[in-house]
Amino acid sequence: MIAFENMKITFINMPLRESASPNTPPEGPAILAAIARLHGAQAYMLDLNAYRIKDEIAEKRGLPNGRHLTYREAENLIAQHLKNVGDQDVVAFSGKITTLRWQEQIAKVIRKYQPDTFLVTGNGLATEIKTGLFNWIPELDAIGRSEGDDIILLILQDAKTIKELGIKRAKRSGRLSSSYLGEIDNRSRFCYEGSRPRNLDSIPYAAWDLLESDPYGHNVLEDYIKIPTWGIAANNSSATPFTMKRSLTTVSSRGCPYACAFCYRGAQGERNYGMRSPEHIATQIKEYVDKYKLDFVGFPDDNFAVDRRRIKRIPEVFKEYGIDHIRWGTHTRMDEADERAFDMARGGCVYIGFGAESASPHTLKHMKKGGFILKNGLTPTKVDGKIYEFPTTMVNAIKNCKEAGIHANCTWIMAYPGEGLEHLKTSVAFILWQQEFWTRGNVVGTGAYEIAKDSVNKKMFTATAYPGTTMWKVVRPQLEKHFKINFNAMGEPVCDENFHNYVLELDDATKVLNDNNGAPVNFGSMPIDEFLQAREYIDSNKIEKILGM
Ligand code: B12
Ligand code: SF4
Repeated sequence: MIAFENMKITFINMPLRESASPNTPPEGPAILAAIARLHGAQAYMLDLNAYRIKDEIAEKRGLPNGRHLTYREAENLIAQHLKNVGDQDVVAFSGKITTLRWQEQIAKVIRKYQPDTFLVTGNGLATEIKTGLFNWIPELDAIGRSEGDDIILLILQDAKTIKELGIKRAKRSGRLSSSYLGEIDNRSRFCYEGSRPRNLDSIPYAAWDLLESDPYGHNVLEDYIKIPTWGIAANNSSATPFTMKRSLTTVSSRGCPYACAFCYRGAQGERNYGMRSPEHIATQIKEYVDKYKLDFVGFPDDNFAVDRRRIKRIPEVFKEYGIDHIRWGTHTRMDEADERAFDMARGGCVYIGFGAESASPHTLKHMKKGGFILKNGLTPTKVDGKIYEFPTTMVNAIKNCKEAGIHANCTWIMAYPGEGLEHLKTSVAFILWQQEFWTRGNVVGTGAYEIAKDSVNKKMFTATAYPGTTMWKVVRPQLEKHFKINFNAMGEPVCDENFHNYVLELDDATKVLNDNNGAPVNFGSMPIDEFLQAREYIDSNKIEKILGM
């Protein structure tokens, strides 16, 4: 089992969404660190997303939750880490598609301090951009695509062979893995294709202890625990009527069998759905509750409730393990909030995040979400004096959750390709209907009414084309026109400067992207003025005004 005793590997998690407090520690790299450790390697983790510095600069930039580290501060952190623990054989980046700029900067820092380390990047950016990433981050030795649980050992093995023999002899030795691609731009390069581990219950739990002391001795895990997974304080799109003091997250399933057009699941096994067992989850929660004194656990799965049998067993297993007093929350589809919502509630669930995305049958069909959501027909509902046709499945999901004692939080996408103003209005009307529904029976001014009303999410994302999704293919003409993105014969974007600029533009999807001339881009069917006006109402928390447009 122990194969990598003298190997040292540092995982670096890249920053995300500066405006929100970081509430989800990076489980992907933390699992890989645990696997590396199981096989004898010395593993470390630097989490650049964990920091939100509250100072004058943050104030000037209008960031009440604090700012990211500057590049210089990140460099100092890395230098201090290397001073503390010595040279690293492998440095492994982890980051979503939105972390390109950070990865470019940090790769330079790594090469400055560790010219000979094996530098690999995995997770969303690497999975989507593939080997084209070598054009943009030439400092990289390797790309790790999709799930990293198995390939992390191949990465360590290749790095070990190169360490022992030097790259020239390693190449001749025949001992390098089949992921070796040869030389690209005068550097030996590797591309590892990850896949689903055979049994998710045999994967070790995340090595959270690696976050308990950063290079300066600060416990960033404790910071994560104190920031609620969901709720107003997290400043994301997940308002809640309840609060939590100490929370942590863990993903209980991977992949999703459905294929909504805007959704990218390449780093999590695409449509290949796999789950951990209720016992495996319960053992983990019990450990966390005992060790970190948690009062809430979040399961930020793409889709927690696919398998009815697992949901049925959860209440009894959680009871058996003595954790049925712990409240928890997760994400499911709205059509799954049937009898499963009641079983989940019996197991302690108080929050379900639904990617509702739209309440308009027209837009749902364009999103390839219509089949399951529209199968029960439509329910005419009066909002603000007008009748709207809401998908019955969505109405039932909200009603079931309320009856079960679960807070239902819907998130929304506006301006999806094909969406006109009348379709957006249906989503807005659904939000307003929810406000009315959740506040029913509460008296204005008593507090309960205000909490119920404010707990209905009114924010909306702007439809954003992430490479690798169906939506990306649908909006190809706009991508060519606005961003001058070039496509090869296989229909893949060419990793040139234009595509580079596009990926650098991607951030939190509430943002409206600007094209190469600085003009805002709207993928929907609304005229641009209408789109910008609607966006303005959403951003200023006045969505009801959209109904009057
Ligand atoms: C929690 C979460 C967040 C958290 C932060 C998570 C974090 N700390 O990194 C928050 C809420 C901040 C967030 C934000 C966003 N997210 Co998010 N998020 C997730 C979620 C639900 C869980 C991630 C997770 O922990 N997975 C579990 C671990 C075990 O898996 P993993 O991280 O993917 O790691 C595995 C592999 O990727 C790989 N791997 C990871 N690192 C490395 C490193 C190396 C070297 C190697 C070899 C392999 C490797 O191995 C790991 C184990 O198999 C996923 C969906 C999902 N269920 O995965 C979406 C997901 C990752 N998010 C996504 C998106 C689109 C976003 C947003 C852009 C959304 C938005 N509308 O604004 C924003 C980012 C904003 C910004 N400015 O950057 C997309 C994909 C993005 C992409 N392609 O990179 C996903 C897949 C959701 C989806 N289906 O569309 N997100
Ligand atoms: S949006 Fe949700 S249901 Fe649709 S494919 Fe993605 S994870 Fe699955």
